Amino acid sequence: MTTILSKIKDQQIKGRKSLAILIDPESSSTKQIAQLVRLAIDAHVDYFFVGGSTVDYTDMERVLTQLETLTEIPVIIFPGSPNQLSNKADALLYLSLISGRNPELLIGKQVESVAFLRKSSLEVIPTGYLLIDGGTQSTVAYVSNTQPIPHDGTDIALATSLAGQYLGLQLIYLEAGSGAKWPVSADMIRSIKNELSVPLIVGGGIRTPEKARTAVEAGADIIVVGNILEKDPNLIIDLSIAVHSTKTLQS
Ligand code: 1GP
Repeated sequence: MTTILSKIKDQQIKGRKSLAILIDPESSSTKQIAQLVRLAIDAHVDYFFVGGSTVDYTDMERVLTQLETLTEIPVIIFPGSPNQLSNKADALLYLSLISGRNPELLIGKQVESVAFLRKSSLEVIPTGYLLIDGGTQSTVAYVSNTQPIPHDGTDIALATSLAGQYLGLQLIYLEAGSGAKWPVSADMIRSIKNELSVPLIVGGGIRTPEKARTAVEAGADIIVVGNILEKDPNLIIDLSIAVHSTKTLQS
């Protein structure tokens, strides 16, 4: 069976970039999701990420059930807490917030989630999650009670990403926070990509095809876009063209 992680790694080896659409069940109606899915299928979007900082189980189940009936695009849980776990998705980003020093988010919540995971067939993908300052206090920083890495803190972001890889984490996710003023910089992405071997996900504040292109050209393997699509779902088409037509320019 091909797992989602093996697909992500395979795409990385081939230099193919992917677009993930983030759905926050708290702010997405059934009608909005139906429209988003139609556009995503037309635009060949690669993944749906579902989750949010304060989403409850009922909203998660509603959205996952709807996606299950509407699309074959893989659905990956991007959890804000263990109560967002569900067997209706294909995989789980098993996040450890390695940019922070809050033990609950480094290992505590992961232990709590084991009661669910040991009885589940959900694919579990160990993921190092790094919060990077995006120019505004993000919900993730507030809820997680952690400090983001400075926007220009490339050295510490690189050391943190590599530490995550040495610990055995399979993906590294650079997060500027939903609605960030500035996405993660091309310089930071490029420096990390030059030394990292596991796939790199980048999200937060990517609101235009140009910004998506900048991030993939710098080395991101997967771009995550959320917020802007709630206002302008048609942007999916141009975002997808920007991501899928770009290859990493190696320095
Ligand atoms: C996913 O938090 C991001 O990493 C989504 O950010 O809502 O700003 O696209 P936006």
